[in-house]
Amino acid sequence: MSAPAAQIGVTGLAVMGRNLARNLARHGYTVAVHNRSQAKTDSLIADHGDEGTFVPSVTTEEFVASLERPRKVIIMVKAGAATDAVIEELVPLLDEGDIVIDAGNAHFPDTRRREAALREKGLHFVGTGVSGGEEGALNGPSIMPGGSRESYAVLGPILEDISAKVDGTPCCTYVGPDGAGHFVKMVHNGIEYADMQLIAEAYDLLKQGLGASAAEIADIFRTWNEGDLESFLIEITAEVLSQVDAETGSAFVDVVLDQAEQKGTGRWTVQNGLDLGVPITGIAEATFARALSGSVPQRTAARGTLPAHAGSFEITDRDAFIEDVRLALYASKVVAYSQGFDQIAAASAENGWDIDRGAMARIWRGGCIIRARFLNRITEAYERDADLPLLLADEYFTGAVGNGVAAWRRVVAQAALAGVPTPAFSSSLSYYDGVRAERLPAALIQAQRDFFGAHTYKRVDKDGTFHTEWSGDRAEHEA
Ligand code: NBP
Repeated sequence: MSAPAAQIGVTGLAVMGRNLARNLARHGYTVAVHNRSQAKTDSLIADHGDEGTFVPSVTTEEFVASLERPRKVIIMVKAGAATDAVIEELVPLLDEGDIVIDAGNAHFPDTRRREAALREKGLHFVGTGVSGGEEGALNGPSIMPGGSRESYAVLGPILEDISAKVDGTPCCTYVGPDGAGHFVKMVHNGIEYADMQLIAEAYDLLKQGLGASAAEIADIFRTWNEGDLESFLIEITAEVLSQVDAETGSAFVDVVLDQAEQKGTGRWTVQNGLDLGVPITGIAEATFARALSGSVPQRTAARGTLPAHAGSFEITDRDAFIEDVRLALYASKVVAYSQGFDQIAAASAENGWDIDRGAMARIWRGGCIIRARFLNRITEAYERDADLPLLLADEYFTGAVGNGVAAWRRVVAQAALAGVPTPAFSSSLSYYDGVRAERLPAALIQAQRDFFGAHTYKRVDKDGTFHTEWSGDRAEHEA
Protein backbone atom coordinates (compact mmCIF):
# COMPACT_ATOMS: atom_id res chain seq x y z
CA MET A 1 0.00 0.00 0.00
CA SER A 2 1.40 3.42 -0.87
CA ALA A 3 1.90 5.97 1.89
CA PRO A 4 -0.81 8.65 2.20
CA ALA A 5 -0.12 11.85 0.29
CA ALA A 6 1.14 14.40 2.77
CA GLN A 7 -0.46 17.85 2.79
CA ILE A 8 2.74 19.54 3.85
CA GLY A 9 6.36 18.55 4.43
CA VAL A 10 9.12 19.59 6.80
CA THR A 11 12.78 19.03 6.01
CA GLY A 12 15.23 19.76 8.80
CA LEU A 13 14.17 18.08 12.01
CA ALA A 14 16.36 19.66 14.67
CA VAL A 15 14.50 21.29 17.59
CA MET A 16 12.52 23.76 15.50
CA GLY A 17 11.60 21.57 12.55
CA ARG A 18 10.71 18.63 14.75
CA ASN A 19 8.35 20.73 16.83
CA LEU A 20 6.81 22.48 13.85
CA ALA A 21 6.13 19.07 12.25
CA ARG A 22 4.54 17.87 15.51
CA ASN A 23 2.43 21.04 15.69
CA LEU A 24 1.17 20.43 12.13
CA ALA A 25 0.44 16.77 12.85
CA ARG A 26 -1.40 17.64 16.06
CA HIS A 27 -3.60 19.95 13.98
CA GLY A 28 -4.62 17.00 11.81
CA TYR A 29 -2.32 17.55 8.84
CA THR A 30 -0.54 14.64 7.24
CA VAL A 31 3.08 15.72 7.46
CA ALA A 32 5.96 14.45 5.34
CA VAL A 33 9.17 14.57 7.36
CA HIS A 34 12.80 14.43 6.29
CA ASN A 35 16.22 15.26 7.62
CA ARG A 36 19.65 15.13 6.02
CA SER A 37 20.78 12.51 8.50
CA GLN A 38 18.14 9.89 9.08
CA ALA A 39 18.59 9.61 12.84
CA LYS A 40 16.50 12.75 13.54
CA THR A 41 13.65 11.46 11.37
CA ASP A 42 13.72 8.11 13.14
CA SER A 43 13.72 9.67 16.59
CA LEU A 44 10.80 11.96 15.71
CA ILE A 45 8.74 8.96 14.63
CA ALA A 46 9.88 6.86 17.60
CA ASP A 47 9.18 9.56 20.19
CA HIS A 48 6.13 11.30 18.72
CA GLY A 49 4.85 9.19 15.83
CA ASP A 50 1.57 8.68 17.69
CA GLU A 51 0.75 12.40 17.82
CA GLY A 52 -0.59 12.46 14.27
CA THR A 53 0.08 11.22 10.76
CA PHE A 54 3.70 11.49 9.70
CA VAL A 55 5.15 10.25 6.43
CA PRO A 56 8.87 9.75 7.02
CA SER A 57 11.37 9.65 4.15
CA VAL A 58 15.04 8.87 3.94
CA THR A 59 15.85 10.55 0.64
CA THR A 60 14.82 13.94 -0.69
CA GLU A 61 13.29 12.21 -3.73
CA GLU A 62 11.01 10.07 -1.54
CA PHE A 63 10.16 13.11 0.56
CA VAL A 64 9.07 15.16 -2.46
CA ALA A 65 7.17 12.21 -3.92
CA SER A 66 5.19 11.83 -0.69
CA LEU A 67 3.65 15.31 -1.01
CA GLU A 68 0.34 16.20 -2.63
CA ARG A 69 0.38 19.02 -5.19
CA PRO A 70 0.89 21.89 -5.13
CA ARG A 71 3.65 20.72 -2.84
CA LYS A 72 4.28 22.71 0.29
CA VAL A 73 7.77 22.13 1.65
CA ILE A 74 8.96 23.79 4.84
CA ILE A 75 12.73 24.06 5.14
CA MET A 76 13.84 24.34 8.77
CA VAL A 77 17.61 24.03 8.63
CA LYS A 78 20.52 26.16 9.84
CA ALA A 79 20.20 29.55 8.14
CA GLY A 80 22.73 30.37 5.40
CA ALA A 81 24.56 27.88 3.21
CA ALA A 82 22.49 24.93 4.47
CA THR A 83 19.30 26.61 3.22
CA ASP A 84 20.83 27.10 -0.24
CA ALA A 85 22.02 23.49 -0.27
CA VAL A 86 18.53 22.19 0.53
CA ILE A 87 16.89 24.47 -2.05
CA GLU A 88 19.34 23.27 -4.68
CA GLU A 89 18.46 19.68 -3.92
CA LEU A 90 14.72 20.28 -3.87
CA VAL A 91 14.19 22.49 -6.90
CA PRO A 92 14.87 19.91 -9.66
CA LEU A 93 12.32 17.63 -8.02
CA LEU A 94 9.51 20.21 -7.84
CA ASP A 95 6.86 21.27 -10.34
CA GLU A 96 5.44 24.63 -11.33
CA GLY A 97 3.24 26.13 -8.64
CA ASP A 98 4.89 24.25 -5.76
CA ILE A 99 5.66 26.28 -2.65
CA VAL A 100 9.00 26.26 -0.87
CA ILE A 101 8.86 27.79 2.59
CA ASP A 102 12.04 28.84 4.39
CA ALA A 103 11.03 29.07 8.03
CA GLY A 104 14.59 29.50 9.31
CA ASN A 105 16.14 32.78 10.39
CA ALA A 106 17.31 33.91 6.95
CA HIS A 107 18.71 37.37 6.34
CA PHE A 108 16.07 39.10 4.20
CA PRO A 109 18.41 39.95 1.26
CA ASP A 110 19.03 36.18 0.93
CA THR A 111 15.28 35.65 0.88
CA ARG A 112 14.88 38.23 -1.88
CA ARG A 113 17.58 36.48 -3.92
CA ARG A 114 16.05 33.03 -3.40
CA GLU A 115 12.52 34.25 -4.12
CA ALA A 116 13.60 35.80 -7.43
CA ALA A 117 15.49 32.66 -8.45
CA LEU A 118 12.59 30.33 -7.68
CA ARG A 119 10.01 32.64 -9.24
CA GLU A 120 11.95 32.33 -12.51
CA LYS A 121 11.44 28.59 -12.29
CA GLY A 122 7.70 28.94 -11.70
CA LEU A 123 8.00 28.11 -8.00
CA HIS A 124 6.75 30.11 -5.03
CA PHE A 125 9.30 30.91 -2.35
CA VAL A 126 7.94 31.97 1.00
CA GLY A 127 10.47 33.42 3.42
CA THR A 128 8.76 33.07 6.77
CA GLY A 129 9.69 34.47 10.13
CA VAL A 130 8.87 32.09 12.98
CA SER A 131 9.25 33.32 16.52
CA GLY A 132 8.77 31.62 19.84
CA GLY A 133 11.66 29.20 20.02
CA GLU A 134 11.07 25.48 20.33
CA GLU A 135 8.14 25.92 22.69
CA GLY A 136 6.41 28.26 20.23
CA ALA A 137 7.08 25.96 17.28
CA LEU A 138 5.31 23.17 19.13
CA ASN A 139 2.43 25.01 20.75
CA GLY A 140 1.86 27.95 18.44
CA PRO A 141 4.45 30.44 17.23
CA SER A 142 4.05 33.89 15.77
CA ILE A 143 4.44 33.41 12.01
CA MET A 144 5.46 36.14 9.56
CA PRO A 145 5.20 34.83 5.98
CA GLY A 146 6.36 36.79 2.94
CA GLY A 147 6.19 35.83 -0.74
CA SER A 148 3.35 35.96 -3.23
CA ARG A 149 -0.27 36.49 -2.22
CA GLU A 150 -1.10 33.53 -4.42
CA SER A 151 1.02 31.23 -2.26
CA TYR A 152 -0.51 32.70 0.91
CA ALA A 153 -3.97 31.76 -0.32
CA VAL A 154 -2.89 28.10 -0.22
CA LEU A 155 -0.47 28.16 2.67
CA GLY A 156 -1.92 30.87 4.89
CA PRO A 157 -4.82 28.84 6.32
CA ILE A 158 -2.41 26.09 7.45
CA LEU A 159 0.04 28.53 9.03
CA GLU A 160 -2.77 30.44 10.72
CA ASP A 161 -4.11 27.15 12.03
CA ILE A 162 -0.84 26.21 13.76
CA SER A 163 0.04 29.72 14.96
CA ALA A 164 -0.58 31.10 18.44
CA LYS A 165 -4.03 32.63 18.99
CA VAL A 166 -4.85 35.71 21.02
CA ASP A 167 -8.55 36.36 21.62
CA GLY A 168 -9.21 33.81 18.88
CA THR A 169 -7.13 35.74 16.33
CA PRO A 170 -4.20 33.91 14.72
CA CYS A 171 -0.72 35.33 15.23
CA CYS A 172 -0.01 34.92 11.54
CA THR A 173 -0.86 37.06 8.56
CA TYR A 174 0.48 37.81 5.11
CA VAL A 175 3.33 40.29 5.56
CA GLY A 176 4.31 41.26 2.00
CA PRO A 177 6.27 40.23 -1.10
CA ASP A 178 9.68 38.53 -1.29
CA GLY A 179 11.79 39.35 1.80
CA ALA A 180 9.08 41.17 3.80
CA GLY A 181 8.42 38.26 6.18
CA HIS A 182 12.04 37.74 7.13
CA PHE A 183 12.53 41.51 7.35
CA VAL A 184 9.73 41.85 9.88
CA LYS A 185 11.13 38.89 11.83
CA MET A 186 14.52 40.64 11.85
CA VAL A 187 13.01 43.84 13.28
CA HIS A 188 11.08 41.73 15.80
CA ASN A 189 14.40 40.30 16.97
CA GLY A 190 15.96 43.77 17.08
CA ILE A 191 13.10 45.00 19.25
CA GLU A 192 13.60 41.91 21.41
CA TYR A 193 17.22 43.02 21.96
CA ALA A 194 16.03 46.49 23.01
CA ASP A 195 13.33 45.10 25.29
CA MET A 196 15.80 42.79 27.03
CA GLN A 197 18.40 45.53 27.46
CA LEU A 198 15.81 47.89 28.94
CA ILE A 199 14.68 45.24 31.39
CA ALA A 200 18.30 44.57 32.32
CA GLU A 201 18.89 48.29 32.94
CA ALA A 202 15.77 48.48 35.12
CA TYR A 203 17.03 45.48 37.12
CA ASP A 204 20.44 47.12 37.54
CA LEU A 205 18.91 50.40 38.70
CA LEU A 206 16.79 48.59 41.29
CA LYS A 207 19.78 46.55 42.40
CA GLN A 208 22.21 49.43 42.65
CA GLY A 209 19.74 52.11 43.62
CA LEU A 210 17.91 50.18 46.32
CA GLY A 211 20.48 47.52 47.11
CA ALA A 212 17.62 45.10 46.49
CA SER A 213 18.21 41.36 46.24
CA ALA A 214 17.39 39.38 43.11
CA ALA A 215 14.41 37.84 44.90
CA GLU A 216 13.11 41.29 45.89
CA ILE A 217 13.51 42.54 42.34
CA ALA A 218 11.70 39.42 41.08
CA ASP A 219 8.72 40.50 43.19
CA ILE A 220 8.84 44.00 41.70
CA PHE A 221 8.83 42.54 38.18
CA ARG A 222 5.96 40.25 39.13
CA THR A 223 3.93 43.30 40.20
CA TRP A 224 4.87 45.15 37.03
CA ASN A 225 3.64 42.20 35.02
CA GLU A 226 0.14 42.95 36.22
CA GLY A 227 0.08 46.38 34.55
CA ASP A 228 1.00 48.07 31.25
CA LEU A 229 4.33 46.24 31.14
CA GLU A 230 2.72 42.80 31.12
CA SER A 231 4.78 40.68 28.73
CA PHE A 232 6.55 37.38 28.32
CA LEU A 233 9.95 39.00 28.88
CA ILE A 234 8.91 40.65 32.17
CA GLU A 235 7.37 37.37 33.27
CA ILE A 236 10.51 35.31 32.57
CA THR A 237 12.67 38.01 34.17
CA ALA A 238 10.82 37.43 37.44
CA GLU A 239 11.33 33.68 37.00
CA VAL A 240 15.06 34.05 36.31
CA LEU A 241 15.57 36.42 39.25
CA SER A 242 13.79 33.99 41.58
CA GLN A 243 16.06 31.13 40.62
CA VAL A 244 18.62 30.02 43.22
CA ASP A 245 21.84 28.36 42.11
CA ALA A 246 21.83 24.80 43.47
CA GLU A 247 25.60 24.65 43.78
CA THR A 248 26.29 27.87 45.67
CA GLY A 249 22.92 28.83 47.09
CA SER A 250 23.37 32.28 45.52
CA ALA A 251 20.87 33.97 43.27
CA PHE A 252 21.26 32.29 39.89
CA VAL A 253 21.72 35.64 38.10
CA ASP A 254 24.75 36.36 40.30
CA VAL A 255 26.62 33.26 39.16
CA VAL A 256 26.09 33.88 35.44
CA LEU A 257 29.05 35.51 33.66
CA ASP A 258 28.10 39.05 32.61
CA GLN A 259 28.84 38.65 28.91
CA ALA A 260 25.80 38.56 26.63
CA GLU A 261 26.05 36.78 23.31
CA GLN A 262 24.21 37.37 20.07
CA LYS A 263 23.46 35.33 17.00
CA GLY A 264 23.39 38.23 14.57
CA THR A 265 19.80 39.35 14.03
CA GLY A 266 20.33 42.41 16.23
CA ARG A 267 23.37 43.30 14.19
CA TRP A 268 21.42 42.89 10.92
CA THR A 269 18.69 45.16 12.26
CA VAL A 270 21.17 47.87 13.19
CA GLN A 271 23.01 47.58 9.88
CA ASN A 272 19.72 47.94 8.05
CA GLY A 273 18.72 50.90 10.21
CA LEU A 274 21.94 52.60 9.11
CA ASP A 275 21.29 51.70 5.46
CA LEU A 276 17.80 53.18 5.63
CA GLY A 277 18.88 56.17 7.72
CA VAL A 278 16.30 55.34 10.39
CA PRO A 279 17.37 56.07 13.98
CA ILE A 280 16.80 52.85 15.85
CA THR A 281 18.84 53.95 18.83
CA GLY A 282 17.17 51.59 21.32
CA ILE A 283 18.04 48.52 19.24
CA ALA A 284 21.51 49.85 18.43
CA GLU A 285 22.36 50.60 22.07
CA ALA A 286 21.10 47.16 23.06
CA THR A 287 23.28 45.51 20.44
CA PHE A 288 26.33 47.57 21.41
CA ALA A 289 25.69 46.92 25.10
CA ARG A 290 26.01 43.20 24.40
CA ALA A 291 29.20 43.92 22.46
CA LEU A 292 30.55 45.99 25.37
CA SER A 293 29.77 43.21 27.82
CA GLY A 294 31.84 40.85 25.71
CA SER A 295 34.75 43.29 25.24
CA VAL A 296 36.89 41.50 27.81
CA PRO A 297 40.31 43.13 27.18
CA GLN A 298 38.77 46.61 27.17
CA ARG A 299 36.80 45.95 30.34
CA THR A 300 39.87 44.52 32.04
CA ALA A 301 41.90 47.59 31.07
CA ALA A 302 39.19 49.98 32.30
CA ARG A 303 38.08 48.23 35.49
CA GLY A 304 39.60 49.94 38.50
CA THR A 305 41.48 52.32 36.19
CA LEU A 306 38.95 54.79 34.82
CA PRO A 307 37.96 57.24 37.54
CA ALA A 308 34.23 57.32 38.30
CA HIS A 309 33.85 60.60 40.18
CA ALA A 310 30.36 59.34 40.87
CA GLY A 311 28.09 59.87 43.81
CA SER A 312 25.61 57.37 45.06
CA PHE A 313 21.89 57.11 44.56
CA GLU A 314 19.98 59.35 46.92
CA ILE A 315 16.69 57.63 47.35
CA THR A 316 14.42 58.82 50.09
CA ASP A 317 11.24 57.12 48.94
CA ARG A 318 11.78 53.50 47.88
CA ASP A 319 8.33 53.06 46.31
CA ALA A 320 8.59 56.34 44.39
CA PHE A 321 11.94 55.24 42.93
CA ILE A 322 10.48 51.88 41.86
CA GLU A 323 7.60 53.69 40.18
CA ASP A 324 10.03 56.07 38.45
CA VAL A 325 11.99 53.11 37.06
CA ARG A 326 8.76 51.48 35.89
CA LEU A 327 7.66 54.62 34.07
CA ALA A 328 11.12 55.10 32.54
CA LEU A 329 11.12 51.48 31.38
CA TYR A 330 7.71 51.84 29.77
CA ALA A 331 8.61 55.10 28.03
CA SER A 332 11.93 53.72 26.75
CA LYS A 333 10.15 50.61 25.53
CA VAL A 334 7.64 52.68 23.58
CA VAL A 335 10.55 54.55 21.96
CA ALA A 336 12.21 51.27 20.92
CA TYR A 337 8.97 49.99 19.36
CA SER A 338 8.24 53.33 17.73
CA GLN A 339 11.68 53.25 16.12
CA GLY A 340 11.26 49.61 15.02
CA PHE A 341 7.94 50.44 13.37
CA ASP A 342 9.60 53.40 11.61
CA GLN A 343 12.16 50.97 10.27
CA ILE A 344 9.41 48.69 8.95
CA ALA A 345 7.68 51.66 7.31
CA ALA A 346 10.91 52.82 5.66
CA ALA A 347 11.79 49.37 4.30
CA SER A 348 8.22 48.83 3.19
CA ALA A 349 8.29 52.09 1.21
CA GLU A 350 11.72 51.38 -0.25
CA ASN A 351 10.84 47.85 -1.39
CA GLY A 352 7.17 48.34 -2.26
CA TRP A 353 6.08 45.83 0.40
CA ASP A 354 3.00 47.70 1.65
CA ILE A 355 3.33 46.26 5.17
CA ASP A 356 0.40 46.86 7.52
CA ARG A 357 2.15 47.85 10.76
CA GLY A 358 -0.96 47.39 12.88
CA ALA A 359 -1.23 43.81 11.64
CA MET A 360 2.40 43.19 12.59
CA ALA A 361 1.73 44.32 16.16
CA ARG A 362 -1.33 42.05 16.16
CA ILE A 363 0.60 38.91 15.16
CA TRP A 364 3.28 39.66 17.77
CA ARG A 365 0.73 39.55 20.59
CA GLY A 366 1.15 35.81 21.05
CA GLY A 367 3.64 33.04 20.38
CA CYS A 368 6.71 35.22 20.08
CA ILE A 369 9.34 36.47 22.50
CA ILE A 370 8.15 40.09 22.55
CA ARG A 371 4.50 39.17 23.14
CA ALA A 372 3.01 41.83 25.34
CA ARG A 373 -0.20 43.44 26.37
CA PHE A 374 0.77 46.82 24.98
CA LEU A 375 0.97 45.52 21.39
CA ASN A 376 -2.82 45.92 21.37
CA ARG A 377 -2.21 49.64 21.87
CA ILE A 378 0.05 49.70 18.80
CA THR A 379 -2.54 47.93 16.64
CA GLU A 380 -5.16 50.42 17.85
CA ALA A 381 -2.86 53.34 17.02
CA TYR A 382 -2.41 52.14 13.42
CA GLU A 383 -6.15 51.47 13.18
CA ARG A 384 -6.70 55.13 14.10
CA ASP A 385 -4.21 56.16 11.42
CA ALA A 386 -2.62 53.56 9.11
CA ASP A 387 -0.09 56.16 7.92
CA LEU A 388 0.88 57.37 11.39
CA PRO A 389 4.32 58.99 10.88
CA LEU A 390 5.46 58.35 14.46
CA LEU A 391 3.99 55.82 16.87
CA LEU A 392 5.03 58.03 19.80
CA ALA A 393 2.79 60.77 18.41
CA ASP A 394 -0.35 58.65 18.60
CA GLU A 395 -2.77 60.05 21.17
CA TYR A 396 -2.51 57.05 23.49
CA PHE A 397 1.28 56.99 23.47
CA THR A 398 1.68 60.76 23.86
CA GLY A 399 -0.38 60.40 27.00
CA ALA A 400 1.27 57.23 28.29
CA VAL A 401 4.82 58.41 27.68
CA GLY A 402 4.12 62.02 28.61
CA ASN A 403 2.89 60.77 31.94
CA GLY A 404 6.29 59.27 32.67
CA VAL A 405 8.69 61.85 31.22
CA ALA A 406 9.53 63.53 34.52
CA ALA A 407 10.24 60.14 36.11
CA TRP A 408 12.31 59.14 33.09
CA ARG A 409 14.47 62.26 33.45
CA ARG A 410 14.95 61.63 37.18
CA VAL A 411 16.01 58.04 36.60
CA VAL A 412 18.48 58.84 33.81
CA ALA A 413 19.93 61.78 35.77
CA GLN A 414 20.30 59.73 38.97
CA ALA A 415 21.96 56.90 37.05
CA ALA A 416 24.43 59.30 35.42
CA LEU A 417 25.29 60.88 38.78
CA ALA A 418 25.76 57.47 40.36
CA GLY A 419 27.87 56.18 37.47
CA VAL A 420 25.49 53.41 36.49
CA PRO A 421 25.32 52.78 32.73
CA THR A 422 21.85 53.08 31.18
CA PRO A 423 22.60 53.21 27.45
CA ALA A 424 19.11 52.29 26.30
CA PHE A 425 17.18 54.33 28.91
CA SER A 426 19.26 57.45 28.28
CA SER A 427 19.53 57.20 24.49
CA SER A 428 15.77 56.67 24.30
CA LEU A 429 15.21 59.81 26.34
CA SER A 430 17.61 61.70 24.06
CA TYR A 431 15.71 60.43 21.04
CA TYR A 432 12.45 61.58 22.62
CA ASP A 433 13.88 65.03 23.24
CA GLY A 434 15.46 65.12 19.79
CA VAL A 435 12.40 64.12 17.85
CA ARG A 436 10.18 66.60 19.73
CA ALA A 437 12.67 69.52 19.55
CA GLU A 438 11.60 72.77 17.91
CA ARG A 439 15.07 73.21 16.52
CA LEU A 440 18.12 70.95 16.48
CA PRO A 441 21.82 71.80 16.32
CA ALA A 442 21.84 70.02 12.96
CA ALA A 443 21.80 73.55 11.51
CA LEU A 444 25.39 73.96 12.69
CA ILE A 445 26.40 70.61 11.21
CA GLN A 446 24.94 71.55 7.85
CA ALA A 447 26.80 74.89 8.00
CA GLN A 448 30.06 73.07 8.82
CA ARG A 449 29.47 70.73 5.88
CA ASP A 450 29.05 73.71 3.61
CA PHE A 451 32.27 75.25 5.00
CA PHE A 452 34.59 72.34 4.35
CA GLY A 453 32.84 70.53 1.53
CA ALA A 454 30.56 73.03 -0.24
CA HIS A 455 27.68 70.66 0.57
CA THR A 456 25.17 73.56 0.47
CA TYR A 457 22.31 74.31 2.86
CA LYS A 458 18.71 75.40 2.87
CA ARG A 459 17.45 78.49 4.72
CA VAL A 460 14.58 78.78 7.17
CA ASP A 461 13.27 81.95 5.53
CA LYS A 462 13.20 81.20 1.79
CA ASP A 463 13.18 78.34 -0.71
CA GLY A 464 16.25 77.22 -2.58
CA THR A 465 19.67 75.70 -1.95
CA PHE A 466 22.56 77.94 -0.98
CA HIS A 467 26.35 77.97 -0.59
CA THR A 468 28.55 80.50 1.15
CA GLU A 469 31.99 81.30 -0.29
CA TRP A 470 33.76 80.49 2.95
CA SER A 471 37.30 80.80 1.61
CA GLY A 472 36.48 83.93 -0.40
CA ASP A 473 34.34 86.91 0.36
CA ARG A 474 31.83 84.86 2.40
CA ALA A 475 29.00 85.97 0.19
CA GLU A 476 26.04 83.65 -0.23
CA HIS A 477 25.02 82.29 -3.64
CA GLU A 478 22.07 80.24 -4.70
CA ALA A 479 23.51 76.84 -5.61
P1 NBP B 1 19.84 24.33 13.57
O1 NBP B 1 19.91 25.74 13.20
O2 NBP B 1 20.68 23.81 14.66
O3 NBP B 1 20.12 23.44 12.25
C1 NBP B 1 20.19 22.05 12.31
C2 NBP B 1 19.46 21.44 11.14
O4 NBP B 1 20.03 21.87 9.89
C3 NBP B 1 19.58 19.92 11.15
O5 NBP B 1 18.37 19.38 10.70
C4 NBP B 1 20.70 19.68 10.15
O6 NBP B 1 20.70 18.40 9.59
C5 NBP B 1 20.36 20.71 9.11
N1 NBP B 1 21.43 20.97 8.15
C6 NBP B 1 22.62 21.57 8.29
BR1 NBP B 1 23.30 22.17 9.88
N2 NBP B 1 23.33 21.65 7.18
C7 NBP B 1 22.55 21.06 6.25
C8 NBP B 1 22.73 20.83 4.87
N3 NBP B 1 23.82 21.24 4.23
N4 NBP B 1 21.75 20.18 4.21
C9 NBP B 1 20.64 19.77 4.85
N5 NBP B 1 20.40 19.99 6.17
C10 NBP B 1 21.36 20.62 6.85
O7 NBP B 1 18.31 23.91 13.89
P2 NBP B 1 17.21 24.68 14.76
O8 NBP B 1 17.78 25.23 16.02
O9 NBP B 1 16.07 23.74 14.81
O10 NBP B 1 16.82 25.92 13.86
C11 NBP B 1 16.30 25.76 12.55
C12 NBP B 1 16.08 27.14 11.94
O11 NBP B 1 15.13 27.84 12.72
C13 NBP B 1 17.34 28.01 11.91
O12 NBP B 1 17.33 28.78 10.74
C14 NBP B 1 17.16 28.89 13.11
O13 NBP B 1 17.85 30.13 12.99
C15 NBP B 1 15.66 29.09 13.12
N6 NBP B 1 15.09 29.45 14.42
C16 NBP B 1 15.51 28.85 15.53
C17 NBP B 1 14.93 29.19 16.77
C18 NBP B 1 15.37 28.49 18.01
O14 NBP B 1 14.88 28.90 19.09
N7 NBP B 1 16.24 27.48 17.95
C19 NBP B 1 13.93 30.14 16.81
C20 NBP B 1 13.49 30.71 15.65
C21 NBP B 1 14.07 30.36 14.45
P3 NBP B 1 21.54 17.21 10.30
O15 NBP B 1 20.67 16.72 11.40
O16 NBP B 1 21.71 16.22 9.21
O17 NBP B 1 22.82 17.81 10.79
